[in-house]
Amino acid sequence: MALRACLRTKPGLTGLLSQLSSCSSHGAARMSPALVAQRRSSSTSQKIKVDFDQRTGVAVMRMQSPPVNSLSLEFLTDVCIALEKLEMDKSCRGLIVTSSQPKVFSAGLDILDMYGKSPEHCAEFWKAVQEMWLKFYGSNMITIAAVNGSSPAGGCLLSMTCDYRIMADNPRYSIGLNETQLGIVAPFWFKDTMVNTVGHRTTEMALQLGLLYSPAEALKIGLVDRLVPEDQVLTTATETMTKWLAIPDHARQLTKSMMRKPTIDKLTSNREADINNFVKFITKDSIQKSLGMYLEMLKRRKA
Ligand code: CO8
Repeated sequence: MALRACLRTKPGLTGLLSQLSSCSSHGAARMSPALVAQRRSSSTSQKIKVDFDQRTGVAVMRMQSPPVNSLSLEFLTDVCIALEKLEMDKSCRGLIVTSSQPKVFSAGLDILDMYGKSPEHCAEFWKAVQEMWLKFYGSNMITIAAVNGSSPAGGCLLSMTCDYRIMADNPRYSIGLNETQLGIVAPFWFKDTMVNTVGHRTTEMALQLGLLYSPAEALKIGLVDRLVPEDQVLTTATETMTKWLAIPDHARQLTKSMMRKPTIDKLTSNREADINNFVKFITKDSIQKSLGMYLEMLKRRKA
């Protein structure tokens, strides 16, 4: 129910022009320390924790869905609701997304939501995946991904929807769209997001081979913007946010919209067809078999 209500709302950048007149009020106001304390708010669902500091205008969203922050239907619903709230709060200008789980930013889409499920469930799940992407990619806020662990597939997508990515410099972590390794195909809007981030040729190779990059490789191809020691990921994200906040909101938002709107429009005008394609593809026996084998491989690797 909550997701459905959330799905009815336009993504942030879509209503941008009409909101421009109110943008000038986005700057953080000066206030007394007592007021500052009152102006910190936090909201917690089981899967995410959001801390919003009204003094700075910056919210931090921590993904806390053990073991690996996989993007399940429930998780996506919580994220969409939280984003919706932040987007509507004109005092919130920036959002940092990070993980509370050790070693993992997000393991991507929850494979269990795509394996052995009814077509109806798959359709609802995919609609939620689309919604998360639309809300992040079309956000009016400055969004920074503090990638403090591995980030395959949908986790990589989530980080690519942000305006800037800072990753922990730990060679054990990896990031990339590895869908083909699971025997599945990244949809066009995953592909478009990566093309917009690293360019066509790099995306073509990355997608065909299902490449997962080390942090150093990801920096080299521009998949992430900066590497820092693991314990500095969040502080660096906060410092970076301060620089971005210095740019007038209306100019930055219009520029973001200009860059991203064609990609967003492509999905919004094809949502139903994209859902139908996904359901048809994912429920095929051969694809279900591949997913089952991949899940087995994950378990074996653990043992
Ligand atoms: N979904 C569901 N369960 C998962 C997922 C996932 N994406 N990833 C891991 N798990 C489970 C594991 O099976 C394991 O379960 P259990 O405890 O029951 O054995 C548990 O989480 C812990 O996993 P690990 O032991 O592997 O944890 P590690 O900390 O060693 O490694 C990693 C963390 C690196 C994230 C690792 O788990 C991993 O590589 N996971 C797989 C990531 C992946 O390939 N994700 C792809 C998902 S598909 C996607 O996002 C886009 C799909 C687009 C569809 C397009 C179709 C048309």
